[in-house]
Amino acid sequence: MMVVIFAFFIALGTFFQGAEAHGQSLISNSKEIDPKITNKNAPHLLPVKNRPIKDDVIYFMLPDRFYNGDPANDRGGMAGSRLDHGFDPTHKAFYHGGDLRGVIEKLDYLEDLGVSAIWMAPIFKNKPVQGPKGQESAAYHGYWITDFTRIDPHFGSNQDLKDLIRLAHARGIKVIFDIITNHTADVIQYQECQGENICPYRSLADYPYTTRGDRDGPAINPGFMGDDPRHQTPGNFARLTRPDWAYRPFVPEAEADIKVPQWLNDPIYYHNRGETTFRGENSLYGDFAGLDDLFTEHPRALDGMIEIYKFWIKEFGIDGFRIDTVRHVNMAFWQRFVPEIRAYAATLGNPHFYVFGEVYDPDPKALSQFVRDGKFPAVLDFGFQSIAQKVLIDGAPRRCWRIFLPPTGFIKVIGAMPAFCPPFWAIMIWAALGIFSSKNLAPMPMTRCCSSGCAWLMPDAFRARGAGDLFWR
Ligand SMILES: [Ca+2]
Ligand SMILES: [Ca+2]
Ligand SMILES: [Ca+2]
Repeated sequence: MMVVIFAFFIALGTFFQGAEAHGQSLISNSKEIDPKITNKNAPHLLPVKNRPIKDDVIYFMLPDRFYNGDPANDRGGMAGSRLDHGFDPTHKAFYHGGDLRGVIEKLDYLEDLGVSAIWMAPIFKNKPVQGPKGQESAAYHGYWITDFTRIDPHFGSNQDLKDLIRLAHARGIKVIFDIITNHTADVIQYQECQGENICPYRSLADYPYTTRGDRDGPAINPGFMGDDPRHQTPGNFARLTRPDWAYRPFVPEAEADIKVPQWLNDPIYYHNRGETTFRGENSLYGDFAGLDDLFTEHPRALDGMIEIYKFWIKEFGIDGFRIDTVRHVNMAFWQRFVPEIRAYAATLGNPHFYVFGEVYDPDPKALSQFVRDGKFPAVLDFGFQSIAQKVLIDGAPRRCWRIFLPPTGFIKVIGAMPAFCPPFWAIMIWAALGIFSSKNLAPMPMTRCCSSGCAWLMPDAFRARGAGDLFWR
């Protein structure tokens, strides 16, 4: 039986500079159809490599929670208890057994739904279990990567991925990866915090790169000019040789070579400043619950991440990336990463390779920066998500919802807009995808929504900016 813990069914559109009417061009009318590679339920769709993302219906899944096609890999080939291999289908924080073979087995189901793209949560090799003693959980979600070059053994093999992509493409279904450049698994530890759960953030002002420990400490890294965009050069970073400017980071001996590619094992490529509180500078430089925060200003880290993700495009023919934790990486990183990845995909015959970012911020002004300055074709529409939550769950006035309808709709309500509705101008420049998070809609599945008198939402949902979303569980 299919196990669907959560799933989104997202009909996507993009919203570029207000010029494209939302929801009105979901389907192309081209006659260039190759029946051999076109989704049987959507014969109007262009073949995978010729199809713009706005024509796609994307199905987002956590492979671990989708379908178990191969029980032999449930423990990822590891012995021991759930604290070793991470498998425990009776506990929501551990692996449940879903894998790539399961996705392959259910391609008929996905095709019958009318899905034309699959967006999978990360599937690279992870550290299977993390967390302080007594609070351990497993990497079933895929966000604790140690090896960026292979599929996690809980999910299958690189060959399984090749098979999945070949078979999906044969049905006209794209495969989109969920990728991370901000951090790796929690491997690096700090001498000063051994045995502690939280290692407090140490700022750039109090702990500069050129002194050991605080600013009165002994001089280190002589000649290093800082990590601002002007100084993000190989020459400057060649002077950064000691990573102990704030804490004294170390890699436990048993994990010395756990990360792949090899350069990722060196603490010099990480910020090593302790835990983020998601505010100001530490939002960029801090660790999330100990996850090792990459020094994304470092040219070697930037080159390394570009190399990693080009490999997946070249070897596997991936069709797009959803990028995680975008706001926690410096803008200069994106200004090179996004165009270079897309240009590379185009040279390999995929001019529609799509990249969209997770910028977890409901403020359109903050989101729009990543489209305007960060070169993202689009970011997830957390402004939309935030308003939807306020209207549907928190009881905010229904007129707020109207700002997401076609332009005449939100021009009408602009004068009466409550303060929390995003400013009109920002919406107009905001390339957006709509999304609800499972957390936010979990209290109100669509069936309950309709039976409780908010059926007005249904037609509106499909006319809303960028997206109509259905959620079920
Ligand atoms: Ca399995
Ligand atoms: Ca960061
Ligand atoms: Ca760490």
